[in-house]
Amino acid sequence: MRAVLSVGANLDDAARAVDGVLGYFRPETVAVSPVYDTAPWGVTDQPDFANAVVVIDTRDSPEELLGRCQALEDAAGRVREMRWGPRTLDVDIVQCTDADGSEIRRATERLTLPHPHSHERAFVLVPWLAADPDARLSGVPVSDLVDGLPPEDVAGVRLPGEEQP
Ligand code: PH2
Ligand code: MG
Ligand code: MG
Repeated sequence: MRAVLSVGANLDDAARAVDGVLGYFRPETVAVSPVYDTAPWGVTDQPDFANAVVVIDTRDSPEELLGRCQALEDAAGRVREMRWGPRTLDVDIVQCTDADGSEIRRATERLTLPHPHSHERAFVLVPWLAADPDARLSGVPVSDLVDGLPPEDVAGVRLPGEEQP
């Protein structure tokens, strides 16, 4: 299957933690975004995040891939913390698709696919679009989803060195 992963961190050396995950998935990578500096979403009173999206082809099932993502989070010293709060590393599965391109759905205690918040998160959609300009989420072009976001959310997703608004 093909999987889209959102990688984020905002504690310690966040960009390095994200880079480490991108390196880990390199053998399976088909597309990868730059690492962005992003304004915190959801809980806004916390440090900026480093965020990237990587698209992989893997032999894993969604559940097996989730296990690998959680092992990476654990290895980064992640403590199960406040919802949407600061974290040393977060590796979320955004979408899984079959060989025929159809979206794999899950609605279990452990895993919801596609990820329920991706469509409203600039820190996921902007990097995803950079990695794959033809990306679609549940049939909708990701470029349309980005166009529909509040402009201030999109402006909060910056390449390092970009002028701050
Ligand atoms: N992750 C969250 C909550 N808010 N904001 C940004 N900018 N980036 C994230 O990765 C992020 C967030 C929960 O996982
Ligand atoms: Mg997350
Ligand atoms: Mg997560």
